[in-house]
Amino acid sequence: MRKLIDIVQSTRERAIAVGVATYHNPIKVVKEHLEELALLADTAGADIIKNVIQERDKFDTATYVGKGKVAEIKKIADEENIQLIIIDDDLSPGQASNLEKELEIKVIDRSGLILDIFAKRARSSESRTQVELAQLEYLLPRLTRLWTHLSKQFGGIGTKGPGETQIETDRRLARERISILKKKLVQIKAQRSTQRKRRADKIKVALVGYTNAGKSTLLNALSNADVFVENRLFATLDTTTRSVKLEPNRVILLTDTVGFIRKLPHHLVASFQSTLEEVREADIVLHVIDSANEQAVDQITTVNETLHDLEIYKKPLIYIFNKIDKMDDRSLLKEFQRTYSPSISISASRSINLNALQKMIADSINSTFTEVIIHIPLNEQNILGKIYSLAQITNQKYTEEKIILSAKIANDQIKRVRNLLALHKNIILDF
Ligand SMILES: Nc1nc2c(ncn2[C@@H]2O[C@H](COP(=O)(O)OP(=O)(O)OP(=O)(O)O)[C@@H](O)[C@H]2O)c(=O)[nH]1
Ligand SMILES: [Mg+2]
Repeated sequence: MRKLIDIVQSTRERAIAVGVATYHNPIKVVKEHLEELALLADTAGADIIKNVIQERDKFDTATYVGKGKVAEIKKIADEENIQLIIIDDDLSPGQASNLEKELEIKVIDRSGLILDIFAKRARSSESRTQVELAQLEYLLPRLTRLWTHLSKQFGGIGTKGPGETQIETDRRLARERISILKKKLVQIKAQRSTQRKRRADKIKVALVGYTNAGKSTLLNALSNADVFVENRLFATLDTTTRSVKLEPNRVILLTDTVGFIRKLPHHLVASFQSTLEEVREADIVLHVIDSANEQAVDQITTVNETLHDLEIYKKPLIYIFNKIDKMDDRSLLKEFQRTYSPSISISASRSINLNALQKMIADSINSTFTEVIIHIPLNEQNILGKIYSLAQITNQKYTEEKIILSAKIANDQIKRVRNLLALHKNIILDF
């Protein structure tokens, strides 16, 4: 019996969520953030038993909340049999160890929690490598004499730290491992770029959005993919690309990838570069939104800011208001459509308005690119470099007397291509 209780207890942990409300971060906002923290905790395998919010001018530099609040949290933790304290902000390494010393239980901050979820959910060698790198980078400044085992920090919610191996806590070892992982990621990046070159002949469209918005559901609905879908945060960490037929003669490649979240740890963003490269390389971006979520507008802002940080802001983007079947107040949609354009409302799970969405993507491609065939006599092939700099070449064929290029040209470049080719009478441009 005792053993059974131990097992049950070790699978889910009882936790207290702690936030600080300041002038810039009022209590209403902190409450909403704690709701999201509870979802994150749930995904990681912990139940929030109680929320504790302190209103202060600013965070306490030593212990995040004030001394009195620390005592109050300790009292609740003892009474409620709590195993874990989750802080809604990022703690400095000093704050984390001070709090843990005073509370005598595990303390994990928001970044630590998200990293913990990523570590649990990473499946492919690529995402595992990226997560392990992010964890080690996060951990490195926290490796002091107090942190004698890596696993202690990532004892967070059940995990054993980066990788299953018994990783020593020694900084030197961590640094060595970091450099190995970075090299591995360089290789992965090279492989990906080769794969991408092979797929260069199709228009690439990427799904982005807040976690749980319905990106994978939409990919599944538009293609015959079978991507894992779940009503939890960060169901997807890897990229999946599938062909989607928009119109009889128009097939695109649609890519689903990792979702974003408020305060995404910067170590994660940095180490997920090879995954996010798929978005950077896309011709068109689809921003999927959970319209039924009360935080929809904040979530849109977070995603747009993250895209901006990733320097993805010059691409054509369509806002897709998903989950309209779940909305209580459909009048909100009108407001969304006024603010965010171009946009469309759909339900990915109920297949509502998907034909209209496909048409919209096709129209966006047609208004963004023109596909052309260029015939170049072999004795004029020194022009190739210039054409490559103006157009995206999707295919190149040689015959005995000429080179036949298939190319995608951004519409704002067409005039320049025409001007260039006008100087070469024997080169033929076919639309
Ligand atoms: N009611 C309703 N639920 C939906 C719709 N689309 C997706 N869902 C549900 O929303 C949840 C999240 O869907 P996913 O497709 O996993 O979301 P995601 O954006 O891929 O999420 P992450 O991979 O975690 O970033 C699942 O429970 C889906 O069944 C929709 O149109 N209507
Ligand atoms: Mg997903």
